Amino acid sequence: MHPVIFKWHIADDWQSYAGWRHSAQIELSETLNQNKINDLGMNILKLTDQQIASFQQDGYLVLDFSLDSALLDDIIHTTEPHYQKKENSDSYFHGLRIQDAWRMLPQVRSVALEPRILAALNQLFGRKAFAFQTLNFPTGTEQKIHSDTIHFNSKPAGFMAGAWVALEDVDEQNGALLYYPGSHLLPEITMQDIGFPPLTNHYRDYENYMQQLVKDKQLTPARGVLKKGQVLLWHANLLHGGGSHPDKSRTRHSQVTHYFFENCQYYTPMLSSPEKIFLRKPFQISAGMPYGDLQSYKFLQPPAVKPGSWLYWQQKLHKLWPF
Ligand SMILES: O=C(O)CCC(=O)C(=O)O
Repeated sequence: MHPVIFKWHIADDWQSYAGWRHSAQIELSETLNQNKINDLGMNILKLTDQQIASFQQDGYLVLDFSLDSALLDDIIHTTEPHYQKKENSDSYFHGLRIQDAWRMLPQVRSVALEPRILAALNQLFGRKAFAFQTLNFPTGTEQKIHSDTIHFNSKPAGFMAGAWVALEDVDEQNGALLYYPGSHLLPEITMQDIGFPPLTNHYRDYENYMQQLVKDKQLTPARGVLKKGQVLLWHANLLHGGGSHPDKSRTRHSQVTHYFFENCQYYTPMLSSPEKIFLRKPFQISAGMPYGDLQSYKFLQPPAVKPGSWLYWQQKLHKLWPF
């Protein structure tokens, strides 16, 4: 297997991972002024050094935010009608999901933009996170093992994360998430690494490859047994998937939000090759517009009026004597 081959990666991706963490640590160990403290959300929530170290080592972190129970119930009730049930059956199709329900349901948007989740991500990555996509699920997905870096990545690498929110209690009977602690430190796998062109129709081959990789490396899985209102944050390259859901009479409502971090370039690795990068313009849910548009909008603000100019005196006069 080859290391990731995009031009901007340092040849060995472990080093590239260490590189971005290193810069994040430098930022965090600086004497922080109030602006930086607010920027990283430390006035809302301050992660401990142990939590940060644990995320670096394991690639995930469970946070007990006890998110508002009524809000989570509301998400379940408002998303319910949008899921289709199997005909003549009480159970749901596996793999059912609603993408970007935040567009129609403010409750979903509110969980995606939960300030404590954003604050935790800011501190784990040393950069400001922004939510760009939501997924809501009524059951365990039993989705095959994958890393989000096949779908989303950034330049510099690895500035992407997921937040998995338990909308109800989750255990091994109703489809707890399956993940491999520490696997985020493995090289990111691209379609080229496994000998396929950058097309979605080879996704099955990617999944088979990942399944074999986990076996070959004898990685030990963990299950996301979470209480309602708990949140599991994962690093983009953490290998994960949907654990089994043996008790089909139970639901497993959850919400996943995907985040990028500011001031990067964003792309879709599955559709990229070293020759042609499939750049993406992620939506910034908080701003209600694609990320970057807000920045260019700021640039488009009219320039300051030149002191002494005709417009300057006209504005002064207007303030004194509005007519
Ligand atoms: O919630 C699950 O069952 C799996 C979710 C998942 O793998 C994903 O959203 O990438």
